[in-house]
Amino acid sequence: MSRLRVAIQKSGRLSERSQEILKNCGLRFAQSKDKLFWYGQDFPVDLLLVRDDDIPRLLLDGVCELGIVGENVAREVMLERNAGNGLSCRRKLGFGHCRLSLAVPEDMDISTSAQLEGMRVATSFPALTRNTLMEKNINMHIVELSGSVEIAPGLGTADAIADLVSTGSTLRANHLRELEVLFHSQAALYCTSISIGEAKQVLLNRLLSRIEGVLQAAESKYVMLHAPRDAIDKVTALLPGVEHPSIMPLEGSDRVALHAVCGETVFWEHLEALKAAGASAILVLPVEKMLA
Ligand code: PRT
Ligand code: ZN
Repeated sequence: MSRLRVAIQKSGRLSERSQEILKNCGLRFAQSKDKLFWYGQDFPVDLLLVRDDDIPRLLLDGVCELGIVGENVAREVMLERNAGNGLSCRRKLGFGHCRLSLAVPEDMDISTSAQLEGMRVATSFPALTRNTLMEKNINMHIVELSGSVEIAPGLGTADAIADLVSTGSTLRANHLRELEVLFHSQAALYCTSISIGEAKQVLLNRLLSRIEGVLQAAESKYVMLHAPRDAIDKVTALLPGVEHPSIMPLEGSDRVALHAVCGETVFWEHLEALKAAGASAILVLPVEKMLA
């Protein structure tokens, strides 16, 4: 029987959320001793736990059908391998947000990236950095480093860096100033573009639709409330991400019960606006599972 292979990061910033999404799809795994291969128990999907940099390569080589990895890493490997269409991004996942930014020493008298022409930039993402700089018509010498990029200017091995930034505290701690964002990234779901045969494709579609359901459920809330019949349109317009709510009459009243799934975050401000529009008995419930 066909089985699918999904690659996720073994340990690091993306591993916990990646495992959580798959477990919420109802997948259960028997973990191997070395913890690198988890066998799917109820659904023919196995997990490969690897370094994030290996995930795009495993997909490009057809070892895995699906993978969760940062867009920065996927893009880097695609550029490095000249494999523009080798991976297809199915969905951004809304976590692992960061940016690849050019940064320079705080005291460097420079205000635009164009002024770095001809200088040295240290990075762990040489292809992505080279490619983005080329698009901006800037030529720099790339100094490839596998880690601790932020100390390169202090050591004198580079004039600037192109590194991942999220809060900016690593840059500040190393007396570096963010000059320009080269690439925005978050974790995303990638499929191999290699043809996988019908049986695997059926499995893959089932898994993708479960993942979509899990992600939508996580973003959604089920809202129940009572509202005056003549305020239905106004109340509906105030519910984030709702078009067609279910309306039920309330016996002997000119009010109705309104139920809806909100596809976007419901804030306290939304509830206050609903109340001001005449709604009462407002309940907001989590959605556990969803299948479109
Ligand atoms: O062992 P393996 O190769 O799997 O892990 P790794 O060390 O290469 O990756 P890991 O776990 O650090 O990051 C995995 C992915 O998380 C990255 O490829 C990005 O897509 C994403 N991500 C999100 C980040 C960050 N935020 C991030 N802040 N990756 C790295 N950083 C580092 C950055 O390199 C810098 O050293 O954090 C520091 C900056 O953070 P701030 O908050 O100080 O700005
Ligand atoms: Zn890595």
